[in-house]
Amino acid sequence: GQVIHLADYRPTDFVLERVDLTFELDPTETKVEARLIFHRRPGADITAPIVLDGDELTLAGLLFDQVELDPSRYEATPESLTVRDLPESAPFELTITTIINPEANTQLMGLYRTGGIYCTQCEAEGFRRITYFPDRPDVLAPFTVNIIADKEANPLLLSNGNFLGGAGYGPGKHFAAWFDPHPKPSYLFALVAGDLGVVEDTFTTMSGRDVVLKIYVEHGKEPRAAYAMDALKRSMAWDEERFGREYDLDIFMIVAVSDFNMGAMENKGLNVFNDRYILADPETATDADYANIETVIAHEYFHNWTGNRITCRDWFQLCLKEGLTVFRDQEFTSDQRSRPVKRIADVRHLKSEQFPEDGGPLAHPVRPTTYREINNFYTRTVYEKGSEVTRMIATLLGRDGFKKGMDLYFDRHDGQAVTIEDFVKCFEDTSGRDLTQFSLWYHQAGTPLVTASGSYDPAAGSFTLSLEQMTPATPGQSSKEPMHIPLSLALFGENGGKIAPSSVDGAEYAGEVLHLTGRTQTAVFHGVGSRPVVSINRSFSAPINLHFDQSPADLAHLARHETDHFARWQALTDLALPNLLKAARDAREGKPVVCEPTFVETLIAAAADESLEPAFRAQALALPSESDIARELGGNNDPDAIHAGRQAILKQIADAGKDVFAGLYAAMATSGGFSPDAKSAGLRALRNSALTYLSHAEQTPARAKAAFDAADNMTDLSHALTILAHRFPDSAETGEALAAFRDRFADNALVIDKWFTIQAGIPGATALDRVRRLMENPLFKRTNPNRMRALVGTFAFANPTGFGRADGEGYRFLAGQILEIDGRNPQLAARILTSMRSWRSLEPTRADHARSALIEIERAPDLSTDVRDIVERTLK
Ligand code: BAL
Ligand code: ZN
Repeated sequence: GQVIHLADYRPTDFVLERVDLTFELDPTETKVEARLIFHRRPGADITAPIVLDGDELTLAGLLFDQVELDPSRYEATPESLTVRDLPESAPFELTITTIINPEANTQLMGLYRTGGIYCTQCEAEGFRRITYFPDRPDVLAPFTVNIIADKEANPLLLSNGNFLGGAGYGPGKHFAAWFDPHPKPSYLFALVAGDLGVVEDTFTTMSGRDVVLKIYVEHGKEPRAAYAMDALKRSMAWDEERFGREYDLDIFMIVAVSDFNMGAMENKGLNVFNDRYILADPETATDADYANIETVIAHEYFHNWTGNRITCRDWFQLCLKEGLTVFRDQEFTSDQRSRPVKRIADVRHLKSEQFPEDGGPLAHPVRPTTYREINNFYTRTVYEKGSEVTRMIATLLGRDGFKKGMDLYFDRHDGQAVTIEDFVKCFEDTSGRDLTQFSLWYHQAGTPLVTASGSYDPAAGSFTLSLEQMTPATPGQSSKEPMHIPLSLALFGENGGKIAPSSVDGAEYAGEVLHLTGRTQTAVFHGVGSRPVVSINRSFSAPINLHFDQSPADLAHLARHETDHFARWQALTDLALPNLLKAARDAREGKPVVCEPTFVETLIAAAADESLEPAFRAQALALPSESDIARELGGNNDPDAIHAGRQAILKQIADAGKDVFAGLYAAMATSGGFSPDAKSAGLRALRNSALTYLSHAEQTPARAKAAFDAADNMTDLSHALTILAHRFPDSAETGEALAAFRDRFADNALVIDKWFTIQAGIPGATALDRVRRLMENPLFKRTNPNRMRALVGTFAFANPTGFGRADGEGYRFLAGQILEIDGRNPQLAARILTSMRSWRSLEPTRADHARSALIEIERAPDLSTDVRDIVERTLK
């Protein structure tokens, strides 16, 4: 594939007025007839032909205004259909027939088969695998869809919009017709046909319209869709309350499928979901699964306005819908659950997934300017950093200011395909603030580093804060401009109370937000009566790295007194990190690992503090991960030393806090029946972290095995199994528990994914042999993306010592897997390959092995564009 540039954007020469599709479904020979009505755009070149996109298509028929077109007027290849000599301004109709093979479609893009049903995935460029079409997001039209299929095998015939009607259609067949009145781009098209069970409900919108809600799942799994339905209704109500957004069709449908490349897809009125984000019950789903279902349901639903009603002009604008919609789903969860705990979880995720992307060879701006394969830009940067940028706009403008800008955005751009500039302009117009410098967040890749230092002048009663910002070079961007960084900031006195300065010089400081705009900046806070302890970047107001040398005593002070609980967690993490970094260095040199006492005492005090919510305490106890430590170390990393150092620290905390952990383990038991609500989940989370530490203190599998045997829900069961497998892999207890788990859940693929995930994460050099053996297990299915992600994905992304074993076998194994997967499903292969993004920060021997494995991939014949793009950028 060639490189696509944002600068080359221009509108199409032809306007699409209407789309009328007829599908005659057949597993291997589906006939698609597309009737497309176009007219030439006023002002466009009157000699221009129309060029439609295709991908692996064969043209089986072409009519122009209902008459067969002379072959001299068109040219068809698998990738395009070009038609010449078209009317100057009058509308004309092309009727295009293609024959496609859903059964052979292993890429899971376009129309394919999964679990005996027909289903589609069109974002970003899958529609062109169905028919020739102007397959780009700025071509919007109303769609009519007629589906004809065998009636017995496919009682359900679904597409976007409202149901028009259906009837018998010859012997053994029937048809259904759907009309979507809202003009939409092709990437939002969906079709599902087959035989599925359904859960049904209704929602009455704010203007009093009744909407039918249906969630389709495999027969027999209906009870496991109840939580998803509940989450959907809460999402619909929340979008009305918080953003004034009402649903706009008579029916909203979700279909759960088992073979799916993404998490889910927001097709208009007919979402298609990876079944792991629908199906849940206490026996089979963890609290994390419930939380993920709630998030993904909300996310896809919220796309109805941010993505569907207002869509992207081109794929460079992907963050316009994704960053904004992630922000919206994060806000939903914050309102439904605990705001600080949600913020902690999101920042952890951002730092462990997006920061390495932003600091490595795959770094790119939130709004990129070039791409070779758009599938590779569904990244943590576009999604999660995109959300952070939206959140900063909300921080800059305040809750009401942000709401005004969003209202204008919905008002001004409804029905359009727009750009990031259009979005930002709405906030400039409503607030009067110039967001030019702020917009660099969309255009400059890399995580800014802010260095801070403070000094207190008791005589003057003033506190001086010096700030400096630097954004590292990233691929294609060697020098960076200073950004507009909103830093939520507060000063705390010795008694723990907040100090409100009488005035501030040198920086805008309003509503506790300090605006850092210069490369260097000095802010002076006046009227500060005693030495303050400063809290910077509270709530993680900006996605930056902060270097601020605070003493353990000051951090402990913040951990106790900050009113922002995210900042308390940050202070605890800042106390932990130097210990973990030093432990990794000491372990590497064979020195004893010793923890600094203030850290251990503060952490245990937080764990025992009953004024703090249990979910917060569990987050505090979950130390930075091995990959977090590797990122902070920066380079020349030895995964074994990082692992050993971290384990030693855990042991010291466990020994020091044994009584506290035993007390928590006893006290946090939930009583009565299982409830997936956030409060009960918090109790389970804290109890399970206590169990983790107790197992470190006791150094035997006994307690975890007892917990495994006693568990009455999947959260406790899988946590106990993880402790057994990761800490005591060779024990009899672990062998027994793994076998019991497999036998109990052998017929539930989503639960067996947990069994694969837990085992793929077992640290140490033997992990690879275990993963190889598991791939031969009859419960493993190579063609299913969830299975592949659970086993190979977990091994590569989340097992630094196993994947990064010193002889390089882990990297070579991955290379082989990538090539094998690429032949079938390039999107999945490319995604799993991004696990190599931090290879340059390994110590030299491992880095050499990693490079060789990447070169092996690069040299393979017939690489997909997806994998070629990732491997070449990773090696550059
Ligand atoms: N649009 C792809 C799936 C999602 O982000 O919702
Ligand atoms: Zn999305």
